[in-house]
Amino acid sequence: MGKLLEQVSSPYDLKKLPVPQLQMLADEIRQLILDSVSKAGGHLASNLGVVELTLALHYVFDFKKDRLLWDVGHQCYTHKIITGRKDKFAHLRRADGISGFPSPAESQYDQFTVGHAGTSIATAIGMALGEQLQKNTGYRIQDTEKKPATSDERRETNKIVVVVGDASIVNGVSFEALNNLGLVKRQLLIVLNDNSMAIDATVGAMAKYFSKVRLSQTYEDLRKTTSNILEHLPGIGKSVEEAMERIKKSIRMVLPASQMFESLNVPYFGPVDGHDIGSLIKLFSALSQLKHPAILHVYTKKGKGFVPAGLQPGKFHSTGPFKMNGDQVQTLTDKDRPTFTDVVGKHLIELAEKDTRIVAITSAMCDGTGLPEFRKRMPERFYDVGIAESAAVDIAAGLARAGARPVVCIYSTFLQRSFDQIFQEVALQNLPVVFCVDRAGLVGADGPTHHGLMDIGFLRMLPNMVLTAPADQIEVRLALEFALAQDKPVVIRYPRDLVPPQKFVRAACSEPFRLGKSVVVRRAKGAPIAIVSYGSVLTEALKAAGLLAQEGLPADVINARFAAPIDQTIIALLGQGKGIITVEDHNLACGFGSAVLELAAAGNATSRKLDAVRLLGAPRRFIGHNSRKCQLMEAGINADEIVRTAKEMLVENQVGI
Ligand SMILES: Cc1ncc(C[n+]2csc(CCOP(=O)(O)OP(=O)(O)O)c2C)c(N)n1
Repeated sequence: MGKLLEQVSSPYDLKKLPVPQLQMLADEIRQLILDSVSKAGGHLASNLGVVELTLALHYVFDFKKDRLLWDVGHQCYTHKIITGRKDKFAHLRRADGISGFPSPAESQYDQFTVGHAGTSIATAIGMALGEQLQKNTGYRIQDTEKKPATSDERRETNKIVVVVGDASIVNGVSFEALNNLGLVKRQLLIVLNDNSMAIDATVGAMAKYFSKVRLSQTYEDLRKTTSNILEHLPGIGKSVEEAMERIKKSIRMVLPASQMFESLNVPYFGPVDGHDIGSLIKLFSALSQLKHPAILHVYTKKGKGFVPAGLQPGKFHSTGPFKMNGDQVQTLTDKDRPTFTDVVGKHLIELAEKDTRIVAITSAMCDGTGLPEFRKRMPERFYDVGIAESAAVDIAAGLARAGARPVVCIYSTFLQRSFDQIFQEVALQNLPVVFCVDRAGLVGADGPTHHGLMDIGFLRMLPNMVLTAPADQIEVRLALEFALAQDKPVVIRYPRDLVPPQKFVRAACSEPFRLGKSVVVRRAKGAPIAIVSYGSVLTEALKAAGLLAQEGLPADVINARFAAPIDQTIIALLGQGKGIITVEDHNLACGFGSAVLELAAAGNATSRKLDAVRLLGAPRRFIGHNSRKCQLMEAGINADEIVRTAKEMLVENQVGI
């Protein structure tokens, strides 16, 4: 650890350093981030870009009482390092270490556990309104038993600062919030961190607008803007508001950048250099005194200070562990098999080459959803709509209505944003939109904001929706072929994982998909139990059946393939006196197993027969960051738990022949 960083364990230590030393501290922090992320993986490029910005914010504000909200939250590493989590930083994203996102459970410096884009401005508005109310009413509104606020509390207003990226500020939720910023009659500073990147280059009209502004600015202009603002800083006793009004006027004369925000009635300042700590400190000091919301537009460089990340910010947005040799990087993944994502991307291209109606849509996750090659080969049939999951689904609905075959590739956790669009514009119209739901299930180090544990639940209740999940590489192709041949919406869910090794691939899984039909992959004579798996957990079901067989306990293994509609032959097993263990990489509540139970209960199964159904899946609590393997173990979604459950059922004599 660098010499200066050793002295800094809190923002109070930081404030003791003279400003000229802060750049050296920034360099030491960059090194720590680089060391840690190269070992554990994480969001590298965005974090390297905001080191100076974060130090300047903490130098000026006191976030023990002021509030700092990070949009998405993936860029909070420097903030964590200087707010008491420096020593735990080596264990970033590990079970025994700290989360890669803000977490109030870890520190009072964090306001919300976040990981999804676009939320910061709206939550900041809520906090501002809450504090406004508190001040006006004289009561601490958070207390159930109202206690009068002390005079100190009434006098003092905590400052609120939001840091939001240029890709996240154009998210619908951000815009809805900006539209309501007028509700706030007090200080609220929005720092627009513009690095002209989402994960890839930003897309859309706003990105073009920002880029036009950027291109019209030389570095000298940025310096002029900064000094223009700084020159007008009021002396002691002079009105900050007045000075700011003059600054705004002089900037407005030379800069078009303010137009958009000013037309929304949000005072705009900038753009300024987001790596110039000294100037940022002065700017934040001045802006902190405003009595109304304002935006400061800063330019930063994603991946700053690490050449490979600077050259390929998309690749290093979120990276696995890697080894560094000077500026050369070697990725440390022992990837002897493709991921489900890779296979989806590959087959989608093959199918799109044969059927020109197929189009692919992603919301700022081209790389993550395996679409870069599709984009390269068929750019006219590829749409990246930015961080706009709701719009992505509606664009798909429109495309389907116009005769195309849209395939929407979205992570399960972000698809939650699109529920209403899936309901009304897709399911209610019964339109043939295919949803490739990536990262469905437990996701590992990104933790609870990113698990995809709810998609079966919120999708299977929608009429017309077909829900399917491939178990292996061959089934990915079959599921895609099946989905694209339907005249209705179809969901294909798959995890953040490698496809299963060859030894788990079964002949039954090469049969074409038939609507609502499961396949039997292992039949054991006289088996009292059937393990019914949904999706990639088939491998665990097969492992469990193997272990049980070694102990002389035969079990069938059925690959359900569909969670809606469910194969009736699965329910019929109960009538044959068999016990069923359902397995899924999803929440137990409202998942595949629940669907089996509902169907069994709706039929003429007796309650005794319902007792013969056991569900394995994630419990109804949030599962923290860890490796995916450990999370599956924690949730009891693995072969050992299947074996334990099977034995329990046999011992309890609930099943048997
Ligand atoms: C709703 C939602 N969709 C997608 C993502 C995935 N995602 C994480 S960071 C990111 C890019 C954010 O870009 P920007 O806000 O400009 O911040 P930067 O990384 O450039 O600092 C995306 C698309 C997300 N976190 N939330």
